[in-house]
Amino acid sequence: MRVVVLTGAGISAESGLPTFRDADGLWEGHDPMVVARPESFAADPDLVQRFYDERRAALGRVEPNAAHLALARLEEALGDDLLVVTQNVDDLHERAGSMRVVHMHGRLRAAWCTACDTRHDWTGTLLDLPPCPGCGAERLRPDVVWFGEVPYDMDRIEAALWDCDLFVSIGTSGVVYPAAAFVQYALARGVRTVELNLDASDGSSDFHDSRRGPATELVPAWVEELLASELGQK
Ligand code: BJW
Ligand code: ZN
Repeated sequence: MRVVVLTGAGISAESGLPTFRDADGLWEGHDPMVVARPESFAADPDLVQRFYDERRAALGRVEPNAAHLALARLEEALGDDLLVVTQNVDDLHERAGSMRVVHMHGRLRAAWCTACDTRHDWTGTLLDLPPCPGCGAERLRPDVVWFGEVPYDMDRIEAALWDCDLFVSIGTSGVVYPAAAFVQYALARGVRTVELNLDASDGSSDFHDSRRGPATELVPAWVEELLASELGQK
C-alpha cells in the first residue's frame, strides 16, 4: 500500500498557525494571498520580509498537533511507502517525526540568495538584510514559492502520485495549483482518494471519501482505521 498525503494550512491551524483563506485571515490588514507574490516583494520588500520574519519567529512558539503526530506514526508503519507532500512552509511535520516530507512551496526556515542562487537554513530575520553566507550579497529572500514561481520537487511528487494506491488530502482548500490538480491526477490512474477537511473544499466532490471535521480528530482516526484494516491484514 503506497500512500501519498497532501497537506495544507488546515493541518497546522490547531497548532496556532493561521490559514490563508479563513475569515480572520488578514495580516496587518493585508490579504496573505496578495503578500505571497513576487510583485508584492518587488513593490514593498520590507512588508513582505516582515510578514515572513514574523511567521518564522512564530514557529518557535507552536508545536505539532495530533494530526502531524498521527502522520508520523503512519510513516513508522509504512516507511518508504508513505510520502507527505506539504504545501506548508512550517516545519511541524518534521518536528512530529516525519522524515519523508516534500515542501513543494518551500520552507520558512530557509533563505534563498538571489545573487548566487544558493539556499541556506535560516532561523533569524531577513528584514535587516543580512549578508548571504555564501557570497556576502544582501540579497536573501524567504525560500518559499510565490504565485507564478515553479513549486519544488515536482518530479518526485509526480512519480509518487503515479505510483500510489491511495491519495489523501488534508486541510487544504484546493484552490492553488498544481496541488489542487493532484486529486485529478490520482483519479485518472484509478487511485482511491480521501479528503479530510474542516469545510468542503473546491474539489470535495472529486474524492471517493470526503470527511468533515478538525484535523486533530479526523487524521488520527483515519490513521488508526488504515493501520487496523489494510496493514493489519498483512
Ligand atoms: C482545516 C482546519 C482544521 C482549516 N482541520 N482543516 C488559473 C488556473 C489554474 C492555475 C492558475 C491559474 N492562474 C494562475 C494559476 C497558477 C497559480 C494558481 O494556482 N493560482 C490560483 C490562485 C488560481 N499557481 C502557481 O502560480 C504555482 N506555480 C505554478 O503553477 O507553476 C507552474 C508549474 C507548475 C508545476 C510544474 C511546472 C510549472 C505556485 C503556487 C504558489 C503558492 N504559494 C503560497 C504561498 C507559499 C508561501 C507562504 O506560505 O507564504 O502557498 S499561496 C498559499 O496557498 C500557500 C499555500 O500553500 C497555498 C494553499 O493554501 P492552503 O494550504 O490550501 O490553505 P487555505 O487557507 O486556502 O485552506 C485551508 C483549508 O484548511 C480550508 O479548506 C479550511 O477549511 C481547512 N481547515 N482549519 C482541518 N482545524
Ligand atoms: Zn549569495
